[in-house]
Amino acid sequence: MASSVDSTAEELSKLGINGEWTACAPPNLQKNLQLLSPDQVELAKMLVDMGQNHLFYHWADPGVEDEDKKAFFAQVVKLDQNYPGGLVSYIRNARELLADSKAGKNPFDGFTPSVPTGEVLTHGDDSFLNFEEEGIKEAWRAAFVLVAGGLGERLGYNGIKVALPAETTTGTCFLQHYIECILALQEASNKMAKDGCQREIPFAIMTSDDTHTRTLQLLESNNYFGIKPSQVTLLKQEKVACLDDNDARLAQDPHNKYRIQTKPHGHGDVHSLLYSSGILNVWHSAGLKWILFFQDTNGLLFNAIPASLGVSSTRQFHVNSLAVPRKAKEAIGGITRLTHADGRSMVINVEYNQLDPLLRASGYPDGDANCETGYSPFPGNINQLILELGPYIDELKKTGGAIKEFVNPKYKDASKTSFKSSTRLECMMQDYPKTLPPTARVGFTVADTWLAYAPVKNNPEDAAKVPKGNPYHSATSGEMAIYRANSLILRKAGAKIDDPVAQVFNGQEVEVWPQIVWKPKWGLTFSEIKKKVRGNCSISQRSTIVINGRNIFFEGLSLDGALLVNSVDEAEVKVGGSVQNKGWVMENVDYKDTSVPEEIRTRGFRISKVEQLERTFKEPGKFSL
Ligand code: UGB
Repeated sequence: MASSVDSTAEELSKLGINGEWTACAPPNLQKNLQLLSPDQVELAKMLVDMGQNHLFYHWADPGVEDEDKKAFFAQVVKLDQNYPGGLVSYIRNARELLADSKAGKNPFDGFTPSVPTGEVLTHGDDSFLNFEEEGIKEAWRAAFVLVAGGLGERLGYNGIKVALPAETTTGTCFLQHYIECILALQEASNKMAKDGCQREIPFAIMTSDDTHTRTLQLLESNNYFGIKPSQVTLLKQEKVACLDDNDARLAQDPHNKYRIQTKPHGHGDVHSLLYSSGILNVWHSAGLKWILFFQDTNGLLFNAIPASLGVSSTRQFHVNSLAVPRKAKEAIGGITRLTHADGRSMVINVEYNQLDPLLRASGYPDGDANCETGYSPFPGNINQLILELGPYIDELKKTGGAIKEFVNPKYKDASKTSFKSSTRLECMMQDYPKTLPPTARVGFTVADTWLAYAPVKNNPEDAAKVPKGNPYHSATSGEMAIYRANSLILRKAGAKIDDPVAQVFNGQEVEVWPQIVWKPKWGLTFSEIKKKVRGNCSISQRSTIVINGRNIFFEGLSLDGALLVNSVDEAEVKVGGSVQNKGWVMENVDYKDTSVPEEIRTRGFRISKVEQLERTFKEPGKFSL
């Protein structure tokens, strides 16, 4: 019987791997070749060819740590399979990008910036209402994609970000809020469809090893927050190999020499994952036309979704980036048209630190400056994209979903020869238009910041250091923004809402408006909300109101305290008269006080439910309160 050494030698020669190659391999790898399967030998050869000998220097003799060696190759297989073109492409791309970075090459060299065309929305005007109506009409043809693979290191929260309460009046977490918005859109859109079909809006969530299990658990332990499990698809992104130097030598895990260190590749992975999963074709065959991408912690986003989808549909945008007015030099990317001398042109997010030098180099001596509106003419990217599905699939067929990457090494010194810590290639979801032809219809929709954008990204300590006037983007400001938006919307609908008071929580001064919260099915669009607020309604600043039902109408309500109304969908409830009680009170909490749950202490206040009026209508029928 042939020994395993003989058979490996045979297999090696079948693979065309000869003594010449093995002679170049590091001695510790040579000693272990007999342990490897032909596929593993192939991978080892690839690593050696790609200058990765160092990965084998410490390998023990055969018989020692053999399981670790197997695990090493299992990881290499995964890294190879999860990158378009495999590890060879990854290492080649990395070398190129690292060389560009060392040379200080500007990725926008040769491009001239100009302001692209888009739609600027004014909440509540006729055009806004028309866009909203069009958006609702189109919503049944949409799929939603949430990118939720990020751990949120800046936020410093121990759980997954989508599990955080968007506001603590009801404790509704971001994921629940998003799902309820999608379901409300689904229902409103089905109602408008003439054929009477009840269609379901698909919802995909990109997770990562850091978030996958906990996202699934959150869904399962909450009955998927009311959406059918069959509507939800979880796609897990994988990490990519870290790089130790400008030659793109793969970094070893500091805790295990048989592992390659890995880090997240960025939210740009969503495109290749959607493509490789085959789900896009399923959606296309089901007649869907739109795909809406969004991020994990923006509690205001859905206030702008119906109108923005209406803009995509009316203006036939292949790509529609949602944006907010941007002050010059604000730390938020600007949506920009870039035109190259060679004729190339694209509409793309240019990060704020790149926009100013680019403008200065292109005949704008003041660089990133405000125009006569008091804002930068380049709208601020909030990274919520609406893509038309057909052209998106056509593009991905060409690219496989690969997105132009970048690298951001932290160099030890000006020689740029070594890094402070390992780096990796990254890609961003919003860079998708970079490969599109100039004929692609790429535009933007600007909504007011108060209406559409209040992400939760920063921990209390960092938020407190944000210079006055700049957004905190903390759990505190994210929650306050929800109350403010709802108050302003009700004001526009005709209610008298008292002005806010300033209060400081966790070192952040914020405006505290009445705590007004409603379920998405109560008020998904402004026209719907206007129908539900009638007569002279007034709400004092210290009030709380929770609207938990579809057909709840306010007629001449005067509220000074806390009011909670719950009703089944078939009940129609009129709420009027005067309600006064001690209400709910916000009490300061210090973020360092670990006796308080993390979700609460990170926002710097806790709601003390002193007194409220709560009414629940469980039966169909007409009622008054
Ligand atoms: N995410 C993933 O799903 N996978 C990853 O590997 C990484 C992230 P951050 P950041 O809102 O104003 C984005 O960390 O750095 C998810 C835009 O790039 O919050 O603040 C993650 O779970 C920037 O242009 O992103 O930057 C989260 O849902 C700007 O628009 C999302 O990706 C900025 O957001 C964003 O992750 C913004």
